[in-house]
Amino acid sequence: MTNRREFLKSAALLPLVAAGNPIEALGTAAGFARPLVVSTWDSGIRANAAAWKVLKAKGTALDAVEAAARSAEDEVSCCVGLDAYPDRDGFVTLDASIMDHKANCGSVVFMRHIKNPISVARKVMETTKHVLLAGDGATQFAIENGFERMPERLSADAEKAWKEWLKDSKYKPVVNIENRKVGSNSPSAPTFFPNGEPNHDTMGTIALDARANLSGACTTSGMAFKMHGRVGDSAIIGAGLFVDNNVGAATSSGVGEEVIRICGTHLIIELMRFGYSPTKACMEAVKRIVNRDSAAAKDLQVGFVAIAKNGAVGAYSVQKGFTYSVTNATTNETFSAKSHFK
Ligand code: SD4
Repeated sequence: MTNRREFLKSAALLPLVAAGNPIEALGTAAGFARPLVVSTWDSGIRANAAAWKVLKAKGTALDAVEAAARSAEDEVSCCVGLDAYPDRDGFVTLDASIMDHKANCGSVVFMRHIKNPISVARKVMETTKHVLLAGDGATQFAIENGFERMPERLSADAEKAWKEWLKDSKYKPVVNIENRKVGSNSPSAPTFFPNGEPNHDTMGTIALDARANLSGACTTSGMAFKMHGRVGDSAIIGAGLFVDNNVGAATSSGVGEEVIRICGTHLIIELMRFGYSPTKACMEAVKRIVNRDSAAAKDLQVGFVAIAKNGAVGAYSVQKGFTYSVTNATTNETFSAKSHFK
């Protein structure tokens, strides 16, 4: 993993912006060459690989981010999708959203039984007049559209973790749980990951394609052991995901309630519209979270990542430990975001 203070000064900086392009007015005249894909966390490098296949073949950013999210949903251990950790009552409920370069968007929340919620979100976007379907209605819509209804069950890892959690049943989100190695020797590492895999319970992906169009996708099982019915930020457009093709794209991971309260990704895009670089915009969003309740912020993690229209990439988080993965023709690397608390 690479620690970089000034991501923009690092590898593969290419001037992408024609004179007169409004991005120049944003003060970010150089960025990573497109096409380009960025995902949350170390595990984002695997999601990026799926997206990169699409982008490399001159596919659209929309297809790329869907492929990234699907690949995360398909992974079998402790992650997003149906193998993820359940809510406190033992049900896996999934949230996902997708947004394209024309501000089309679709989401599903509190959905059960369906393996690839991101593709259901895309169906909502492309075939209905709605943006967001919830719960049984979302599952019903998926089945009507040919998605297979999977049986209610927990993966072996999830079942073990849930049973362990039930012993004292305290809801306490673990900071950076997404990057804990399963079986880690760290005393603070949860004991319920038996096999050593990096965990993740949200995959946010944003991409810029060869035609300079932006799209984003975000898929999650939500916070482990949440209340039944709880919905986080990931599928709320403007909270966990936002795209404006004139400006940029942003996504988030961490405690969703904090992101919803500040309309995090919408805030980031608006700040970028008025001249902030992606990193500064993400930093300002983090500041809003910390300033609201700095005592509470000491114990929670939120990380944001953003791409500007010209391929500039930035990220910022409340706590250290938030990472993001960047892939283009010359880069395939995971970076550590700067954080408010060092
Ligand atoms: C949520 N933001 O449901 C998600 C959780 C998350 O890594 O990002 N976990 O609040």
